[in-house]
Amino acid sequence: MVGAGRNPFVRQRLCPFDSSLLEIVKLTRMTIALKSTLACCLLAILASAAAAGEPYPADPAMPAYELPDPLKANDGTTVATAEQWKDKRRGEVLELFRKHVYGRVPATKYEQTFHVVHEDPQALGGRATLRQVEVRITRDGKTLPIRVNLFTPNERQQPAPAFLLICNRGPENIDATRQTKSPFWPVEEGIARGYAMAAFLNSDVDPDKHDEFKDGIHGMIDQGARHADSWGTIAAWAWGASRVLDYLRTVPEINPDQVAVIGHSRGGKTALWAAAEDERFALAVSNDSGCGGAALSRRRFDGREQVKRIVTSFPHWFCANFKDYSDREDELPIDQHELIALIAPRAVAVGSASEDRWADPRGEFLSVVHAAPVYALLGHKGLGTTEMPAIGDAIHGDRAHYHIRPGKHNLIVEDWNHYWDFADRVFGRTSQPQPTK
Ligand code: GTR
Repeated sequence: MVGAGRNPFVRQRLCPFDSSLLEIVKLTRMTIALKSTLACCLLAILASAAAAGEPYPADPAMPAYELPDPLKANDGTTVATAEQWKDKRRGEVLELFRKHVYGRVPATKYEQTFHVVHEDPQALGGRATLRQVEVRITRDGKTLPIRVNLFTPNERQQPAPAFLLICNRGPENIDATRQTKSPFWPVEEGIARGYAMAAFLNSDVDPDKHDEFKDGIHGMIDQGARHADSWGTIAAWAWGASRVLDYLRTVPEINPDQVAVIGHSRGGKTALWAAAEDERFALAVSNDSGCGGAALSRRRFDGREQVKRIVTSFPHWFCANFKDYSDREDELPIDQHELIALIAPRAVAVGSASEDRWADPRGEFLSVVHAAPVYALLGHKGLGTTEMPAIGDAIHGDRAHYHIRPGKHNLIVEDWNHYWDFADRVFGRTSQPQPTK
């Protein structure tokens, strides 16, 4: 375990700000009028603390915690070389996440084919080629189509890097006709920066509802009784992202070694797990992914999503074993910084929103911080700092990025701009934004 004493980030204390809040709470009992006045003041304080340039507010009180050391192998030995990480420890950590958090993909055989159902070489006023493709998974006479919208930039000297969005919102967010231009998938801006833009709906792979794993890919390739480590829906979506990657790697206009997987919220949890399971993803982008994503599970404070809540609200997302850690996060053999470590030495980008306490922005930041020993072992500095940036700022480190945008839980162009800036560095390119019209 990483000792709390040795690690300045691990031990959490009640800060003066929180003590004064307690005082405020006592005072508010005095009179109703005073109560409402103070409540207004408090709201004003919180609102100003969420402004660009301000530090992210201090942590609320929470129990002290210790994080598992990613470099301590299951047999208690210390992992001291890159080879030991790659040959031994990485596999152990991956197995721990399969067993306790996301579940295992079944070994069932299936067929996979790619079908271009629509192509427009002059999309976006000639700037891009649009392909609408079905990745068809077939087994026992049943077919599951994963529908992919792909724009590749027409102006390019070489195969383009690509961003694959796992879309956890409605189809209008990834509109191929571009009649609806959602900031969730800003195709025009991505193409202007030289990136291929691909997207699919997570619901094509597995509908986001608890139906005892009857529909979607579960209904097609699960066999026999479920086990405590059988895959959940996040693992199914991640698997779907890999099937789309299978297709993207066949597209001549795309550089197969420069494909990023990106997702927001439940999609962000999925993007991290997809990149952990599939080392062909060069970059994983997790936007506001929170509990079960980038946020450390052991940071248990009121006002953020914790294991008990997430496995109750979304019983289908994780494997059954994860439920055992409700209110027992300290007993997890891993924590989410090790999910980030599984992506090393590839690149990882984590974004938060300042008003998204439910996702625990600081917990998301600290996961990237605590993955640094693994990045270091593999020759990279990671974030290169342990200081959380001010609201509105971004850290573009060595294979690791973090930013905290002012505002609410969402994926918007401001987030994408940070991710493209970071991807430019990772892929060694300078993509100057071009006018989109
Ligand atoms: C919330 C859930 C989060 C996050 C979010 C989303 O209801 O508590 O874990 O995944 O949904 O996906 O938008």
